[in-house]
Amino acid sequence: MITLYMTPGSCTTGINILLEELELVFQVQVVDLMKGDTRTPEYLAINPKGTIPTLVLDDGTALTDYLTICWWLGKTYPRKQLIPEDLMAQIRVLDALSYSVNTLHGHGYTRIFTPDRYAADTSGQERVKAEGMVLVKKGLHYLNNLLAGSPSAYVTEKFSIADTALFYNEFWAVHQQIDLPEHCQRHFDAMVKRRAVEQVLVEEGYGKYVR
Ligand SMILES: N[C@@H](CCC(=O)N[C@@H](CS)C(=O)NCC(=O)O)C(=O)O
Repeated sequence: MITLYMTPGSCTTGINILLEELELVFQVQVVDLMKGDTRTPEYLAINPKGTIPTLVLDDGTALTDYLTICWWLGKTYPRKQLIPEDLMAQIRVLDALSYSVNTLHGHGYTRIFTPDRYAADTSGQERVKAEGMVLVKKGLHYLNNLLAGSPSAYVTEKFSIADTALFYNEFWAVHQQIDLPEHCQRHFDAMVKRRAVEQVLVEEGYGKYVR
C-alpha cells in the first residue's frame, strides 16, 4: 500500500489532500519534526534529503519533494485531470506550484518557522523572522495576481495539483494571522469547501478552519 510520511499541519497536508481527492487507499506514517524524526538513520535510508513529504509506493520506490509527488500522482491517475492538457495551463500550474513550494514556503515560511537555521542569536532570529514575513507577503501578492487572471477561483479553470501547494501556504498564513489578499482568500474559501480538504483538515486536527 502507498505510504505517506507526513506531519499534521505541515506542507504534507497538501499531499494528503491530493491522495483524498484521488480517492486512493493509502496509509500514513506520522513524522515528528520537532523530535527530529527526519534526521534518524531509518528515515534517511528512505529519504536521504531528510524532508517530508515522502511517498513510498507499492514497490518500495520513495518519491521525495512536493513537486515530484504531485507530478507522479497527476500523471499516474489522469482520470481526475489534476494536470491540465493544455500546455499554457500546465505552465501556470508549474509556475504556481514551484513558486508556492520553493519561494513562498522555501524562502518565506522557512525563515518564520525555523529562524535558528539562519541565525544563532535571539536578535538575529527576530530579524530573520521579520525578513520571512516580508517574503511571505511578497509571495502571496505574486500568487494573488496570478489568481486574478484565472477563469475560476483556482489556479486554472479546474482544481489542479497546484491548488494544494497554494492552499497549504494560505492555510499557514491564516494560522499565523497574516491577512490573505483578495484572490488568495477566494481560493482558500473555495478549497475549504471541498470534501477532501474538509476531511483532511478535520483528520489533522484543524477542523476549526472548515466553515
Ligand atoms: N523541497 C522539499 C521541502 C519540503 C520541506 O521543507 N518540508 C519541511 C516540512 S514542511 C521539512 O521536511 N522540514 C524538515 C527539514 O528540512 O529538516 C519539498 O518540496 O518537499
